Amino acid sequence: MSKLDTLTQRYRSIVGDDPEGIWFAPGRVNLIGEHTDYNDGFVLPFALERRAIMAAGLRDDDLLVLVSLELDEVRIPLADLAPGVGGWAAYLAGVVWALREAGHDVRGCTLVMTSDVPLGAGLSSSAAIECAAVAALCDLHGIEATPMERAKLARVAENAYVGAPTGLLDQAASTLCRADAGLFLDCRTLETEMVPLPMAEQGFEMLVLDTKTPHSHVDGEYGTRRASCEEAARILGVPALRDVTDLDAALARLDDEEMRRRVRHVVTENARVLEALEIARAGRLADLAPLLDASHASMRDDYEITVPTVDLAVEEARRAGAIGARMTGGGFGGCIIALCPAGEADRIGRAVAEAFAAAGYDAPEWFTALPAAGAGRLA
Ligand code: GAF
Repeated sequence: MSKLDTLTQRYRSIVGDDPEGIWFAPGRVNLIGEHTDYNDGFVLPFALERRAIMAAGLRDDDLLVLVSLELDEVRIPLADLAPGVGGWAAYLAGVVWALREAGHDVRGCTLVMTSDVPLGAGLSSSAAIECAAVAALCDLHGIEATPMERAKLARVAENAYVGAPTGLLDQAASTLCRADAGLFLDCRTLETEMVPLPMAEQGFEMLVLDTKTPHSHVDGEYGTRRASCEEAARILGVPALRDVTDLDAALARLDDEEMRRRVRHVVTENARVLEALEIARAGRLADLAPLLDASHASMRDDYEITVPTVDLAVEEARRAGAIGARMTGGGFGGCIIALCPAGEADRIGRAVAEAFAAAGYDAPEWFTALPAAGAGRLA
């Protein structure tokens, strides 16, 4: 039975009728621009073919029936929606809450979902389910919202309901991306540009390798990085680190060595995203490789968000023939991306797996990623 049939059947078994529609939203990799989003900076992600799919319909009662084929079923009366309640269902409940907080009369509904975005791997599994829920609920209630407004609503769910102090990167990628392209986003002005990423045409493929070291954005490390950036911006007298134009002068004004490293990462990473944008515009994808490497070094040495499994995966991918590689996502585990010569990604994944086995680490998993479409309606 196809996944869509299983989803529809589960919906029918709960509601006794067909869903009103089926919506989807993808996970993402971030090509470059890590921890720049909440510093009003620049990011360049692309969406994955891995996605959350959601069968949905309105109910006659005031109940949210939230079902994950992989996890379990949760029922929440609308009146009980309250930020701070955890678990996977909080991401969906949070979307309903965010829409209601924004003044939309969202009613009881049944949302049945499945997702093949690996959980806790830095590929935006949570944004995928949030953005699928926003797409479904907007359509079901006739709410007019632009893709950017939808991304922002999903972010409200993540920040204010789930309690993860993240930026807009993941929700914007899941909602706004298009097939075969990367999404350049200026997180201050919210200007976007789709940049072609013709990897196959230029003889490349992108390996995404999950180190299986899980991470979370609700825990302290993400928040302390963010707080450190905000404190640095305050000391430097700028609205956000995006506004630092003279890095050396800024570093000279900061006493704390750790804070200097955090600032250096953000400022140099923003510059790398702008350079990557120019490279992608010019269609010279091979030239991205040194930027990926430099980004990884900056995350490892200055922002200190990598872990030994991630560093080993990046080193080994390069040693085995990737032309550039970096950790992708929030860090402290999760995935790496590696730009590989076409046809080589699987071999390079196996080489990393061998190095992991030799180091006594759990076996990684990997796949080859092509830029895919952002959220939409399937049926
Ligand atoms: C996570 C967050 F959700 C994003 O907002 C972003 O900060 C990213 O980490 C790091 O670039 O995915």
